[in-house]
Amino acid sequence: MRIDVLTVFPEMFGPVLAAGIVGKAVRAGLADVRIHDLRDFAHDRHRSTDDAPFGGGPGMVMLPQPLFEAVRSLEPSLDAAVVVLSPQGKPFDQRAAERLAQLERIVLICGRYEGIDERVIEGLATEELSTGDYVVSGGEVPAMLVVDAVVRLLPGALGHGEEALADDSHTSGLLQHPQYTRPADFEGRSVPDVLLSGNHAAIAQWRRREALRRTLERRPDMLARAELSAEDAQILRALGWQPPTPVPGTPE
Ligand code: 9D3
Repeated sequence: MRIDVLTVFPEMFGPVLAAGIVGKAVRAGLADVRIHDLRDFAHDRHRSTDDAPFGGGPGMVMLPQPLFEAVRSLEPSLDAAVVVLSPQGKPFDQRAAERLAQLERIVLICGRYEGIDERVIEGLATEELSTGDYVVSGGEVPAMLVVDAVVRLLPGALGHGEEALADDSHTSGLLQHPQYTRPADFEGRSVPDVLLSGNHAAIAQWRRREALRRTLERRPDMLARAELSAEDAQILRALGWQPPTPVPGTPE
């Protein structure tokens, strides 16, 4: 897969693309990630990438011209995703990552300032994505999140020891249970006995219960979509959960 990133802060990406699973995938050639400085596509003396908003108001808006020239220079294939990262986008979630991971090419456009000229969204973008309901200073950190979430899904990106990471809460539908490693007692805080018992059935039961408990506590919204056994539902009811009443027309 090839990923092109358009940004006025290309220097932000280096260490993120070099580290960990993403770095390994890039070095292995699974992902060809190219960072482009938008200022290279500006032609005025100041290499401008922004200007004041028509209609007035605070802040600056990203100019269409450098973005149109930059995307055209990349010659994206007809099936490429051209993604604008913006607070107005649809949510970027694990399903979106899985969808993007199927493509041969992705172009990521990072916004800065108060926003991007709407003609870029209309004329260049195939979609607009937000990584969540909080304010960050620009699209760069969100673009890094997209690169990370997508690249680790590429076939061969996860080593065999890491393959379990592919089967995480956002595919299984529950938060992960607590994890412990040595020592069994750390400064008077002990690991739950069951995990040292060697009783694999009891360990699996404890982990499922803890996963259900923290999902109910922290992300009750996820329980509505999780695949729950009758035993899961019974455990949750004992913790005070009310099963959602199915709404007609809701898919699965
Ligand atoms: C008038 C309010 N604005 C500033 C407080 C709007 C605004 C403009 C530009 C808010 C944030 C940004 C920069 N953010 C992004 O470009 C962005 C983003 C985000 O802020 N949150 C979650 N996902 C994304 S994707 C791109």
